[in-house]
Amino acid sequence: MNKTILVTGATSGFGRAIAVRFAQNGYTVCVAGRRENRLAELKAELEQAYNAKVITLAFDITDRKQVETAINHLKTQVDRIDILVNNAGLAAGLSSIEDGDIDDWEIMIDTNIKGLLYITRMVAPIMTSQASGHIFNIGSTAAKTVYKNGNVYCATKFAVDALNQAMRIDLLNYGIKVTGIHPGMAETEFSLVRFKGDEDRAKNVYAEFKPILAEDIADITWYCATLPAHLCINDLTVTCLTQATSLYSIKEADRIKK
Ligand code: NDP
Ligand code: 8X3
Repeated sequence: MNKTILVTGATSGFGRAIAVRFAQNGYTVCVAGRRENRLAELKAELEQAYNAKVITLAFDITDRKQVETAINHLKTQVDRIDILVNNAGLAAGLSSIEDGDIDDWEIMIDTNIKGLLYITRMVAPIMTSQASGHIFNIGSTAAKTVYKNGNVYCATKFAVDALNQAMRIDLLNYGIKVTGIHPGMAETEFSLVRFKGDEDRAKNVYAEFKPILAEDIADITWYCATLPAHLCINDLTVTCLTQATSLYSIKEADRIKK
């Protein structure tokens, strides 16, 4: 049976790499994001390289009506959704609480929490009607430990962690798997977005160690998705070798080697 995956935030980073990984393995891939040109490029690439079936959905996840329209449209194109990857998200700014930009706070809350909920509310009924499915929620090490100036971003990811746990309980009767993946520092467009296009500042975040790559998260997602039917990884935290938690990391040069 042909399987279908819906990946939010597929125009870049983890989401794009996950879409590639599942397309390589025969899935129908539904890719979402706001940047239509990136979605069209990805579709052309996956069709050409893997003869994959790709459906593009260009919408803003913070807009409830757009989410409803997009998923209702998707329902006319696919018979089922086997996997949902709630990945779209961002950090905006890095400021102490008394200096925070309230517009940044709103964007993070609207995207990372409310957007994830809008999508889930549309897709979960499809999965319950199938009595099967697998939802991945991309959290962060910031969902586990708060770091200085991370305040609202960390709060949104703590919420993702709570929702991940809640979804697993609520959907347990339907045999729907729910997996939280919590990556540490990974080199994607994340820091470029956080620092509002400041390329030097973004690059500098990953300058002195080997970070997680988007493809690593795609591999982990594939691993979790291909476990035997009776198994579910509920919660998985992954960092690069030089990071222990949100608070503790070292430079590659300081790692003891023999
Ligand atoms: P990227 O910036 O590379 O990708 C973010 C994706 O989210 C883009 O495809 C973007 O698409 C999409 N997105 C953002 N806002 C919206 C919106 N309003 N509507 C629709 N799509 C949106 O970052 P990552 O791949 O690193 O981030 C993916 C997830 O992983 C995020 O939830 C992030 O918090 C989390 N994460 C990242 C880590 C890291 O260090 N990189 C570590 C831990 C977690 P578009 O702009 O086209 O809409
Ligand atoms: C992204 C990782 O450490 O920048 O969630 O918050 S971090």
